[in-house]
Formats: sequence, structure tokens, C-alpha cells
Amino acid sequence: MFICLGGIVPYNNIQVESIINIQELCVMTFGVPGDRTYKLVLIGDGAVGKTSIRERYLGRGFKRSQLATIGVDFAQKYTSYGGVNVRHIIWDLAGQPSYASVRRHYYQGSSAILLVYSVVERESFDNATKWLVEAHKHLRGADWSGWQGLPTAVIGNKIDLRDSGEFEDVVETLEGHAFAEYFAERLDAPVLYKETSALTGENINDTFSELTGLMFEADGKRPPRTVKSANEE
Ligand SMILES: Nc1nc2c(ncn2[C@@H]2O[C@H](COP(=O)(O)OP(=O)(O)OP(=O)(O)O)[C@@H](O)[C@H]2O)c(=O)[nH]1
Ligand SMILES: [Mg+2]
Repeated sequence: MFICLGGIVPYNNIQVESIINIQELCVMTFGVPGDRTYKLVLIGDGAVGKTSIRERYLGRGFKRSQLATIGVDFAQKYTSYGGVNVRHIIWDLAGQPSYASVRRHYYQGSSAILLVYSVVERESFDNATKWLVEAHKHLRGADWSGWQGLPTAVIGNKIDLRDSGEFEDVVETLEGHAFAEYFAERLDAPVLYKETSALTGENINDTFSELTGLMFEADGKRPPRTVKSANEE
């Protein structure tokens, strides 16, 4: 084995003759240099499953008795996308109306939004518009020289309950798709629609992965940040 920037490569386990140089070997083992850090903000009504989605994504399983978030909570996960190391910093905002004044400070600097509603609580779907409007209103105040809608994942959660027969007036897939398409156009933002279950884990990793793809694309399009001097504030 030999020392590579960031760790030790056990070269006995790989086809040494196919390696062009040590740099390539390092890249294969540890990913390309230049990690990307993204701030992701989870929003949506209380009890739709935001924290449960976050916990499932972090590999911490599912709790039926997940406690309501107080204010804001943070978590981070290292992952990779297309061979690039990626760090997701996840801001999990409490959905209860009483936290509205706290929330507005937390949107700034976001790389992407995850808007969650529950497919078995139509009111949370009806409130989805309000959430996206709130987020974008505060985000426009961020220091971008030109506004571009942020990559957004619209997530219909709790799909494991939709066919249980216990709930009336469930939100169907087509309605979620139509909502996502409408907002993509209205906000001029890349929006993806996913249906998930934090209980079974269905589509949780795929959602974060596809959203990361949208953030990579947005990185290429975004104008550089303009830094305001103190006397401009
Ligand atoms: N069956 C089922 N229950 C879920 C799912 N996701 C979350 N829950 C349950 O729904 C309840 C609320 O979940 P949370 O993750 O706390 O919801 P939240 O959106 O973070 O709520 P706030 O922190 O109050 O904004 C908990 O009892 C969870 O166990 C799911 O996909 N399926
Ligand atoms: Mg929560």
C-alpha cells in the first residue's frame, strides 16, 4: 500500500497495471478533489415527515414516535455524485406555524429546497404553495446578482399509508406531478417530484441523489456571488 492525500490505498486489491498514475489511483479511491458542500432546507407542514425523511437518509431508521422539531435542527451527510465527494448540510425546519418568525432567517444561502407534504393529509398539500412562496420570498433577499429559482424537490411522503383505506381524499400522484410542473414554470426553477415513505425507505436516497444532480447543473449556470461591503448594507 502507499499513502495518498487523504488516506492509504490498499493497492493489492486493484489492477495495478491498469492504473495510469498515482493521481488517478487517488481519485478512484477517494473521489476527485474539490468537494462540494450544499445547504438543503426541508420545509412543509408539521408532522408530514420531514425529520423522518432526514433520519432515514442518514441511515438512522424510522421512529413511529418521532418528536416534533423545535425551531431548527441540523444534520450532515457525506456522499458522492458522479465520482465527486459531496457534503449535504440538512436544515430541518419546524413546520408548526408558531415558528414562522424563526424560520425566515434560515432560508438564506440554501442550495436546494425539499418541500414535503403528506399524501394522506390533503391540507398539507394545499399548504404546499404557501411554503414555496415563503421560501422564495426570503431567498430572493440572498446575495445573488441575478435570481434563479433554486433546485427544488417536491415530495409526497407517507405513500405506505395511501392504499391502507384508512384515509379519505388522499393526494394522488398526478396531482403532485401537476403541482411540481406548475411551480417549475412559475418560479423558473428545476423542480423534481418524488413520492416517498420514510417508513419503508422507498425513494428516499433517490430523491437526494436526483436533487444533487440538479444542484450540480445549477452550479454551472449560477452567476458568481456578489459580496456586499459593510457600508452597502
Ligand atoms: N406511516 C408513515 N409515517 C410517517 C412517515 N414519515 C413520518 N411518519 C410519522 O409521522 C409523524 C411525524 O413525523 P416527523 O418526521 O416528526 O414530521 P415533521 O414534518 O418533521 O414534523 P415537525 O417537526 O413538527 O415539523 C411521526 O409519528 C412519524 O413516525 C411515513 O413515510 N409513513
Ligand atoms: Mg421535524
